[in-house]
Amino acid sequence: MHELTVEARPFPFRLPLHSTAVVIIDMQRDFVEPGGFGESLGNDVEPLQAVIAPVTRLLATARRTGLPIVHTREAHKPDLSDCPAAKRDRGAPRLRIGDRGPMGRILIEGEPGNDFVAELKPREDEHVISKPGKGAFYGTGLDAWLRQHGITHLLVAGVTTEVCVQTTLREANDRGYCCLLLEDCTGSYIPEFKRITVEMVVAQGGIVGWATPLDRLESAFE
Ligand code: C5J
Repeated sequence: MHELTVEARPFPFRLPLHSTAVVIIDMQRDFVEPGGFGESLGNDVEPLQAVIAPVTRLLATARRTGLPIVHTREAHKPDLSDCPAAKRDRGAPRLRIGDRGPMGRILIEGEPGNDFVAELKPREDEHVISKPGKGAFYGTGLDAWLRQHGITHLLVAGVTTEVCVQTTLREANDRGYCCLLLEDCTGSYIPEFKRITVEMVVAQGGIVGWATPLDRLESAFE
């Protein structure tokens, strides 16, 4: 089996080409654009917009090299039957999940704001997962899909680093997947949270996984 080695922390990541998938988490208008869920929580969306370009590069590498690609989106049913009150009622946001904002109902599947940003729309042959939680494994068929496709290693990108990305990394790690987080392909509204999350992932001998900048992955493919 052909295998690449990617320079990474805390040590090189061995990437088996036939059992690695790319997972792009929640690159949705609701998080990245003004008027969505992220902004309704009081966040400045600009740090998230900065990751669109690197994630677009990652997606191009994945498409060129034929790696399977999974796009996730945080989305609830229009009747909110999959949204626990504990999630919807939390805090005092300007708009709650299900409320109508400038891009349609917040975090509701099928609404304009719930779609992927224009640069990162999935192609027909790419797998899309709608998820009701922060982690991509909770309440979805992701684990079954990855196993059906013989996937053991994940290249992980998306937003936000300390919420849906970190939760997904931990869920994946516990299920036995080796995960490499592409550091510049992930972002947080709170840059210090991003920095410390990356450190948490690689600490203690890679207790959750590996991390590396995108150019190290690209170099491994050259
Ligand atoms: C959040 C996410 N932050 N995609 N979702 O609520 O990280």
